[in-house]
Amino acid sequence: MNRRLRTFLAATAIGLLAGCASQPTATEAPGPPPTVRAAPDAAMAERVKAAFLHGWNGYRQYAWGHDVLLPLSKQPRDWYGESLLMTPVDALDTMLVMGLDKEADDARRLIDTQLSFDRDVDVKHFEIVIRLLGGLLSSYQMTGDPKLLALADDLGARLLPAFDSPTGLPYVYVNLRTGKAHGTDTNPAEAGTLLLEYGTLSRLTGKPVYYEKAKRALVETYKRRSKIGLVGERFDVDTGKWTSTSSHIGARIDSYYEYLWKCWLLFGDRDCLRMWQESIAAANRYLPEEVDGKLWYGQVDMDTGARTGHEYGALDAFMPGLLAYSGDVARGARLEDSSFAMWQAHGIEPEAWDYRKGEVTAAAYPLRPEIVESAWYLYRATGDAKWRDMGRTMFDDFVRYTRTDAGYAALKSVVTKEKADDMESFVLAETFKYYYLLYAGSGALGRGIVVLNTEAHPLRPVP
Ligand code: DMJ
Repeated sequence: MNRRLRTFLAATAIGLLAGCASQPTATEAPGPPPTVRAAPDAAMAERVKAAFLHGWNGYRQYAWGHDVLLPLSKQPRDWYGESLLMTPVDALDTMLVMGLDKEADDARRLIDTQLSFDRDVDVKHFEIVIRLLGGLLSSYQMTGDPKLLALADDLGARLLPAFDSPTGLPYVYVNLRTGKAHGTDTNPAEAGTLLLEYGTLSRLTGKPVYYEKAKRALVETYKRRSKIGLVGERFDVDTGKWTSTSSHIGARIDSYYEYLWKCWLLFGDRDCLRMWQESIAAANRYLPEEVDGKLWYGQVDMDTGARTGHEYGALDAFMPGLLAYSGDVARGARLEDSSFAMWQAHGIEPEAWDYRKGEVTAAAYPLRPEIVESAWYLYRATGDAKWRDMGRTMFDDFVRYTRTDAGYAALKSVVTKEKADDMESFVLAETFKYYYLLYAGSGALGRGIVVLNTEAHPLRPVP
């Protein structure tokens, strides 16, 4: 960890100790289990760091200044035809956490001098919030660089028109220059995974509007839960009516659950705690299924709770970590064991897996982080070496099957291991960060309360 980050974190911790933040304490309400003190596994941490640098250096060499690197063709790609620096913004705090000071300084200079949001492009609101807004805010909190906060505030202001709908639920796309918003087919994850970022922006800028809009979207999502407490997979922004009543913890719903818990932790917002407690109780009641002694979470109808499917996959694999982080370590551990069994079936995890049949149903692997994120939460809650061992197996597989000359390539199929010309920015933001945290020891994120957003950007309470 660099000196600047250490000083900043120490100051934050002092603020918290002095009682400046309204954070939950053990006596007043539930919090995460205490982090077990763990020494670093220095050799593994160094391996992860070196592997991260291989990907970052590939981006530098072939895609510098663009959104992402295409790791097979060694070409750059921009999401919207012009660059919003997705990879540097997403990766900057990983470099800060890893103590890669020179690389972090280079990335920060690029962002400070080149990043502009005054662009006539229709962006995906949710992705820009979790990756760019989250990345700018966490890096600001770690470096104190005022340009990063100014960029975050400018971005937040340009994104706000997304919330101007009859329901307060955000439209899917918004134009960064004109503010024109559109796209009514949304879901709980996209509507409910915004408050950590907008809330932190609110606290840092003193502008309540950011917190209010994002919280309303979260509450409007929750209000649409069924009588048995479940949410569906899709709803319409204008009418607020469900268009798919499939309920599960996978794509389109996943991080809605995550933010209910984490927004309580970061902001001490009791509405979030209440919504979390009711929602996770319903999920734990209706979604789990036992097959051959293993625990899985599948699909049910949100109104009746009737079973409609038996699929689990790479995205669902965040839930073991969330369960552990919210105190349900035993259930989290069982579900992580199942996730790992899914990983081991082909030496790397598929996007979807029919756990009753033991078959891959969607074979791609886009280099997702969730399963290692869960291993880290379980390790920090228990200190059990089993989770580091599991992580080592997954890391070895990850490198073996996805490394290319220039970086890491998604897999078209975990069965054939055929590669795709794609390396999402979350690989450097999340996947390598979670591997690093698993081995770096309990001090890696500094002292005080730190809550990671769904893109693994560490956010701290604002005193
Ligand atoms: C990331 O962008 C975030 O973790 C999001 O919540 C889900 N998808 C990817 C990683 O798989």
